[in-house]
Amino acid sequence: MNIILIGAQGSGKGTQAEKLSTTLNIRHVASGDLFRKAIGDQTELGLKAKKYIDDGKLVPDEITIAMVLDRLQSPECANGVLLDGFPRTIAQAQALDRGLNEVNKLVDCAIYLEVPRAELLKRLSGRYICKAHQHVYNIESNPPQVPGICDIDGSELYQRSDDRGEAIQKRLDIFFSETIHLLDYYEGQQKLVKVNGNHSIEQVQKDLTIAIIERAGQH
Ligand code: G5P
Ligand code: MG
Repeated sequence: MNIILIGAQGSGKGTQAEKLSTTLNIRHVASGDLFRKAIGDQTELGLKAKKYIDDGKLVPDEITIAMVLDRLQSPECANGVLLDGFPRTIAQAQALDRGLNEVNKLVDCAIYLEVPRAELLKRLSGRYICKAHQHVYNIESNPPQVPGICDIDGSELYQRSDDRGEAIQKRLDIFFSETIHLLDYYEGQQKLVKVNGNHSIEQVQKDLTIAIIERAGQH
C-alpha cells in the first residue's frame, strides 16, 4: 500500500507514521526528516533547504520532488510507503502520481489528520526530538523516561529550530492556505479519508489503523 498522511504541523504525522509503518510493514518516508538529515550531514541539498526550513517556508518544489521521488525508488520502498509531509502542494501531488504511475503503482489513500489550531500550537511548543533518529516526544503529554534523553536510542533530545517563535505561526499559515487544497485533490480522486487527530496518541493510532483496514477492504 502507498499511503499519504496529510496534517498540519504538530498534528502527529511523524509520531503516528512511525508506529503505523511498523504495523503495516511499509516504509515511513518523511520529507522533513530527509531534509533535517541532509542539513545535519551538511550536504549540498541540506544547505539549500536550511534557509527555507529555518524561516518556516516550504522548500521549492523542484528540490523536494527530486529528493522524495529518488527515495521512493530505493529497494526498501518496494513493499509500499507511508508518506509523511509529502506532497504539500498540488504540483508535488501531481509529480507523485506521475512518478508512481511510471512504475505501475498508485496512491491508495490520503489520510487527513484533523487537529484544531490551538492544540497544534500547544503540541509544537512542547515537542522535542532525538538527534540520532528524530524520535518524537512532548514535555507535557509524552515525556521521555529520563529528561533530555531518547528512550529508544539514548541520544540527546533537542527542540527543532522551526518550533520556536514566528516560524510556528508561519508554517501553520502555509498549511491552512496552501497544503489544505490537497484535500480537494484527493477527494476528487475518491481517496480522501478523514481521521480526528485530537485525542491521545494511542486513540489516534487505533482510529488510523481501523480507517486503513476499512479502506483496504473497499478495494
Ligand atoms: P516537517 O518535518 O514535515 P511539519 O511542520 O509538517 O514538519 P511536524 O511539525 O513534523 O510537521 P507532525 O509530524 O505532524 O508535525 O507532528 P509530530 O512531531 O508527530 O507531533 C507533534 C507533537 O505532538 C509531539 O510533541 C508529539 O508528542 C505530540 N503528538 C503527536 N501525536 C499526538 C496525538 O495523537 N495526540 C496527542 N495528544 N499528542 C500528539 O517539515 C519541516 C520543514 O521541512 C520543509 C518545510 O520547510 C517544513 O516547514 N518541508 C517541505 N517543504 C516543501 N515541501 C514538502 N513536501 C516539505 N516537507 C518538508
Ligand atoms: Mg513530523
